[in-house]
Amino acid sequence: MFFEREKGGESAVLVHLDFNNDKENENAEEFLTLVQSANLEVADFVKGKSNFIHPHFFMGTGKADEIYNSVVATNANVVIINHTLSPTQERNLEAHIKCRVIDRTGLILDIFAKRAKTFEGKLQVELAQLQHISTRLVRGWQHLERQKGGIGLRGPGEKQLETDRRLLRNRVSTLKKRLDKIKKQREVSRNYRKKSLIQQVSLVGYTNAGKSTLFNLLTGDQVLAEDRLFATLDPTIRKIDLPNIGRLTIADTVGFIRHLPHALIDSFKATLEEVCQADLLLHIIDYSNEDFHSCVEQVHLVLQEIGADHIQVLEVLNKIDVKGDSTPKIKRNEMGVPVQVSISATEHNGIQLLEQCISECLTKNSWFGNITLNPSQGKVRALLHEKKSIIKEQIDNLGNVTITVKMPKIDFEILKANENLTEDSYERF
Ligand SMILES: Nc1nc2c(ncn2[C@@H]2O[C@H](COP(=O)(O)OP(=O)(O)OP(=O)(O)O)[C@@H](O)[C@H]2O)c(=O)[nH]1
Ligand SMILES: [Mg+2]
Repeated sequence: MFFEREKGGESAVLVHLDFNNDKENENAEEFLTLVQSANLEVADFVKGKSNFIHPHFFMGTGKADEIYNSVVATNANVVIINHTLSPTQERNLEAHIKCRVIDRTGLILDIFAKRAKTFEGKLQVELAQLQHISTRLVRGWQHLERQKGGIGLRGPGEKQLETDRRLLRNRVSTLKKRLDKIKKQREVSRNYRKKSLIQQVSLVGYTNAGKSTLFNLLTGDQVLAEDRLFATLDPTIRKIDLPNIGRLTIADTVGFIRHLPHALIDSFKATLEEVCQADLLLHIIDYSNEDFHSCVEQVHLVLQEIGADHIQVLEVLNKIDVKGDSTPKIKRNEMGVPVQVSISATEHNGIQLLEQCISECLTKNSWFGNITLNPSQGKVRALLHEKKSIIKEQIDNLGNVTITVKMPKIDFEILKANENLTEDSYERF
């Protein structure tokens, strides 16, 4: 099964095929942005059309020959295909073209490997890479290890591999254990946030939609926002205060992409749990992108896959400055709840409207009433203060305090359960 792989490098012949069905189709422009994000040099761009996937090379022999000729003419050392190939197709094509072949999944994994900054992020990418490599285990890795840098070879992986599947399995299981440990620590802080009744808003959306730009604007933070795909890999969480609603946490997360490799979704599941645990998702959409409808669909698919499709969503149409009509607007459903708001994050346009929408969405099911606490329940009172849910307080001469609160219904239910509030201690207006 082993065979020598071609070495690869940074001078790339790109290959994109148009399919006449949406399931297979990829976007050629997005492909170029991905290639730029991987810092590759484009030697040539071979395009074509295909009605079906050819089992041997993924494409017809004519197209494979065309790529071979292009590689010879340009002296390129890697061929990047904008589609997901089976390990066999990748191997057949590589043998035919006599040049290293990387498919779309390999390309995305490479970008992730470059971007990963935190310990957890690096472990997650390594796990995804190893799972991808395990189906493509080849003797070539031995000499590739010595040759640093080229696309598809970067990042962790090769050094530990030594073509030995057993070593690979051991490494995968170590990584999984380490990630599990981090996941547990994350759960502890998440439970703490739940107990302190702080609601969470998570920013989700297609890569490059403007999530981090908006996150910085809402939090005053400085996370990296740039015109690159997958600028953000690790989730960042900050607390903010909003008028009418008080304190909440907001999370910036990794961007999604069409046909996001499964290995990546799997290994990023822990990170993506931040998304699943949110009370509200802000789905940031790049409104200036002609193809934004299909990006929206892709985001829905990933949300479904990670089990976050039950969470309330507010769509944020970003980058309206690029469009002719740049007046921010709110769209509501028949119940009057905001479902969409248009803004420009870089122009700081519509941010107040967005904050108003977040408040409305989070309070739509609010609990408004009195809670009476005895002197030993100071902790509950402190929680309500922290949450900024208190409208007024009255203390009687026995030290009992009656607090008028307004808070999301769900938070009241959590408070009631966590603090064992008895039925005669509260009254809803
Ligand atoms: N014209 C315009 N550009 C914007 C706007 N918001 C963000 N951008 C630009 O879009 C690019 C991507 O922004 P990011 O905030 O990094 O996008 P992201 O969604 O966090 O991207 P990933 O982390 O890669 O998923 C940057 O170059 C931003 O300056 C906007 O309202 N208008
Ligand atoms: Mg980002």
